[in-house]
Amino acid sequence: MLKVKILFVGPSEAGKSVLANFLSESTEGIGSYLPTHAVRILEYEMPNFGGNGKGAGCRFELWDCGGDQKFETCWPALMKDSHGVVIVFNQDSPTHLKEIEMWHSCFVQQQQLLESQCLLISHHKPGNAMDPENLTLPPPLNRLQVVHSSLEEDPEDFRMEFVKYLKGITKLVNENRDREEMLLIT
Ligand SMILES: Nc1nc2c(ncn2[C@@H]2O[C@H](COP(=O)(O)OP(=O)(O)OP(=O)(O)O)[C@@H](O)[C@H]2O)c(=O)[nH]1
Ligand SMILES: [Mg+2]
Repeated sequence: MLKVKILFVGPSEAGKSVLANFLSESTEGIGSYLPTHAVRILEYEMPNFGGNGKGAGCRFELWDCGGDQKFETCWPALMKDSHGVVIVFNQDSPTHLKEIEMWHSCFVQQQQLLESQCLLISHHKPGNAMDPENLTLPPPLNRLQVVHSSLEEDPEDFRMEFVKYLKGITKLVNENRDREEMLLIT
């Protein structure tokens, strides 16, 4: 079975743990805010999600990282062998907009991931209106795919968009695996 590791990073209190719980269908509900310490790993499987029709399903690991920069010393260990990076933020927070440049630089650029391996999630907490038109990001962030999430308004639409992102990642992982196989054979 194909294994795919995806990191959830971004500012504290943005909603990373809430979204990771929702996507992995964890039974943990939304409670009062509990900062994540370093990392929490959520695992789930999607049968018939092999990417190229080869494998029987896919196992995803969502690495829900703590947004506090005091965990910076753990970041290299977290990044190791990750296939994708998801940056969660709240677009109505000016400090978040500034901070995501740092998360992108540390987790995407320094790891030399492709743009298609990174996803930005503009998370809308209850009471924060969904207004995708109001989001303008500076380069290089403006080249990345952005998905809007609102668990109150349209959770399933968000899940679908996230699955599309996972499909792209799975395809990439499969292609890399095929390439490695070919190199061993030749
Ligand atoms: N009701 C509701 N509350 C939300 C939602 N998203 C975030 N919250 C609230 O915001 C708090 C912070 O969200 P978390 O997901 O814990 O934030 P985080 O990004 O994981 O923060 P760190 O672990 O410190 O990096 C939650 O405990 C909720 O109280 C949402 O979609 N609905
Ligand atoms: Mg958290």
